Amino acid sequence: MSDTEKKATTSTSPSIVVYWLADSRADRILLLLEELELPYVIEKFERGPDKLAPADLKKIHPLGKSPVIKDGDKVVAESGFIIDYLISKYGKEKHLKPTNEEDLFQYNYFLHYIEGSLMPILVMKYIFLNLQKQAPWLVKPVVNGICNKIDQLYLGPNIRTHLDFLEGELKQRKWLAGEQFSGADIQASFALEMLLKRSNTNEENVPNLSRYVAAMRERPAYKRAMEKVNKTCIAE
Ligand SMILES: N[C@@H](CCC(=O)N[C@@H](CS)C(=O)NCC(=O)O)C(=O)O
Repeated sequence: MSDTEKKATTSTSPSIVVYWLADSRADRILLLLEELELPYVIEKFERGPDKLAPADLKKIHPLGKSPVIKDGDKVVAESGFIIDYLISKYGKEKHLKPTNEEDLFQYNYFLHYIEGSLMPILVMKYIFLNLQKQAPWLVKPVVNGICNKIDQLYLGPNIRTHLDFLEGELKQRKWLAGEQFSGADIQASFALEMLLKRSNTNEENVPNLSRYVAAMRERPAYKRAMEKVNKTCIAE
């Protein structure tokens, strides 16, 4: 390779670092980068015994959450924004963002719905499950009683509503934003696997949702992303 060719390769290849936290939404970004076939480096972080991210992540972004990426000298946080940012900057020819009005409408809706409406319920469910696991034995019965009541009155019915909503949406089309796989599906990947895992529902009750998650797991990019973090699927 000549010097000019070397220079061209260096200046056009992005230098992307993904700050990846175990058992987190960061898997979404690996899926995306594999779909986009972009070169990237993963810096892996493990959760502490309290299940929180290590303080070192705050050196990358003040909130200390994952995913966060560095693209050259730009730090980009918020998975929905990272997805749209990377697709808009590097993914034009991969068609991960719809161009027709109706599919683009769904793309934007689902990019926001996943973090704005679905994830808060799933995070609450996760927090209460951990609270029950970690409660000292003396107060365990009280903690369990409170957590079960919250589950019965609030979390359970909300999870059911989201399951029904998503099942209805996926009955109408193959992917969330139309017949073509898009960034909205990448945003949904982590949330929908967690939704199925935490809802105690079985496949027959949500055939379209189950079909959707199975199709996602069959994508070569999904498989390559999971290999990079030694997993077989997101909700392992
Ligand atoms: N809305 C943010 C949420 C980021 C977030 O809360 N990430 C979680 C992992 S799924 C995290 O870093 N948790 C560790 C902690 O809170 O200490 C996004 O979509 O990127």
